[in-house]
Amino acid sequence: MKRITVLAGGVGGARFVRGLLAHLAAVAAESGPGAVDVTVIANTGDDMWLNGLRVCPDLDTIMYTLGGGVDENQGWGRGGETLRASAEISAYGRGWDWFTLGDLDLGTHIVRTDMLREGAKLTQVTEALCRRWRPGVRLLPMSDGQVETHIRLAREIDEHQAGDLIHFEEWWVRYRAGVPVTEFIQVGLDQAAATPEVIEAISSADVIIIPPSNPVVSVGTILAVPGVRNALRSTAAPVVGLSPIIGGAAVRGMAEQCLETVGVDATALGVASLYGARSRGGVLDGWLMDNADAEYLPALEDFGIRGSAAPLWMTDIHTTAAMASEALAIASSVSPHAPL
Ligand code: FO1
Repeated sequence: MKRITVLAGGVGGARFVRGLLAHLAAVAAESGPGAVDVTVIANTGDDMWLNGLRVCPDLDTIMYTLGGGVDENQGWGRGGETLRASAEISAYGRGWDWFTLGDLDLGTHIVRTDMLREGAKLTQVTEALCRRWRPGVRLLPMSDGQVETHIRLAREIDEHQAGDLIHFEEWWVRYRAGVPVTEFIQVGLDQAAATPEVIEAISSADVIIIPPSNPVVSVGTILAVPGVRNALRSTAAPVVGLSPIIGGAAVRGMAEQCLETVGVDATALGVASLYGARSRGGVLDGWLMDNADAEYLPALEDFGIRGSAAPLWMTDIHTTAAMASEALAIASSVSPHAPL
């Protein structure tokens, strides 16, 4: 049994994994069922308590996308959604009226909160929700402890003062990351730890892939969880990442603003240097960039990272499947023992 472990954020991560599964299915169809297990370790730094419910945006985006329930246009939330309950909540002036909790989506948050209140860990809750959605992967929260990404505002806006900390989702959704921030803080990080399931999924993998999710607030948050970096540095599996930046622009979301805040060049090379080469204290063995960034290949080799270039726009599932195939090819070239 070959095992692939993916460290993913929300929309970009979910779409990449969907392409990876399509690629693996095509390989199995051709050369017979060489069973490959995929485990996805999801960022939970976007999670929040809202109206008394625990909302886990990246876990749910991956679960709905791979389970066939996602709103394809938005990339998050449920397809065919209605907003009756959230209209009632807003009528009472409660919650975040700029953050849509649809009626169907609320079902997930209610069941999750119900199980958490009974004492279940987020890992078990996620496993239970996936028994319904059957995403075709094992979906793991990066930690069972609450780790929430908050941002410190560089200036006052609305009811907030300069220097205030607000939840990442308020910055991301209410302000579209349009307000400058001075730092990201993962609240609760020092009490959190990677779950045993996460450590096992990293240490027993044949290949580890870091998809083009947000390198600071999604992948960066997972890497910051105590235990994760060490597990990545010591696993026998090759670690291959895909650049979320193409030609100096983020493929999706606001990765540039995030990289600027942490002082990293918003380039394919900048992100590779942020993750670092495993041979020099980082986590990467290989790095896949778009053809537009092929100029960085020599610099990557100097970093000690095996580079490759291929089309990285996830325009459809075939392009994404080809990206996954390229990433696996780099993994095989880095460590021949893990041919997939
Ligand atoms: N994103 C938005 O842009 N607007 C929303 O109102 C919104 C609501 C929402 C509710 C549940 C959920 O799981 C995700 C939701 N998202 C919304 C997406 C979310 O901000 C992003 O998916 C992640 O946080 C970034 O990957």
